[in-house]
Amino acid sequence: MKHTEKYPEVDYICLTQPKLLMFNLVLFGPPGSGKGTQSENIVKTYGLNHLSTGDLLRDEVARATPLGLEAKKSMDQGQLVPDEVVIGMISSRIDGSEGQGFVFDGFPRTEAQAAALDQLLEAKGLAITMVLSLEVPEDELIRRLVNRGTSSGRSDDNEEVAMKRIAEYHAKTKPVAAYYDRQGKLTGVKGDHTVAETFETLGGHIEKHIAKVA
Ligand code: B4P
Repeated sequence: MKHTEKYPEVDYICLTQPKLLMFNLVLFGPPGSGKGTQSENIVKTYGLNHLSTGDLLRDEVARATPLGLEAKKSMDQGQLVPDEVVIGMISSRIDGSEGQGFVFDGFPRTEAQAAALDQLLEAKGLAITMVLSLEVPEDELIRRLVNRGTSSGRSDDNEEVAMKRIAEYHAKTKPVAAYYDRQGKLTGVKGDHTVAETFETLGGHIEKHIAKVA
């Protein structure tokens, strides 16, 4: 059953119980694993704030800000944007936001970013609640990114850059999973089913947590 069918009277599930006031989810995974796609569903269903560093960076690039011009060089080459740029960009967003928590989409992507996020949250008396890691085979990742490139207009959505992004993921981002595993917060989720099926699985993990603390 879809989560929204269980709660027909609301279009998202309000996390209003005091204990659930802040629910901070990291949606983790390689490029093209569906982080952006699933974040949209999660945000809509559970009434959380969406914080996508990819979207924020693309907005800076589109507005040709100094940060955007700097970030574009890395993004076009399939490399990660430097930590200090991304961390600086995200801290004001966390400070300036109200609500019941965040879905962090595409952030953190390095151990330095993960440690910085822990510090930023700790300063507000908060913490990451859970990390859901989307697992998708590499050939499917490339297929999706190249396919998205036919309509996205994104300069990083082509086979050559996609392969570089996946290599960058293995070198710098994958250790972030171990970082959260050491904290007992990591759960792997198969991300190569349909968007709806994957969302059902993610929602199941979120609701299991809600049921535990409610
Ligand atoms: P991001 O914008 O984060 O995006 P992504 O990794 O390309 O994709 P995502 O996993 O969100 O996939 P999506 O749902 O769109 O990063 C872009 C770049 O920004 C990075 O390479 C880096 O340079 C920079 N950057 C961002 N954050 C950074 C950070 N913290 N530090 C440093 N640099 C950073 O799905 C992809 C495609 O698959 C879509 O077309 C979608 O429709 C399709 N799809 C999704 N789920 C599917 C499913 N189940 N079945 C079939 N297709 C599916």
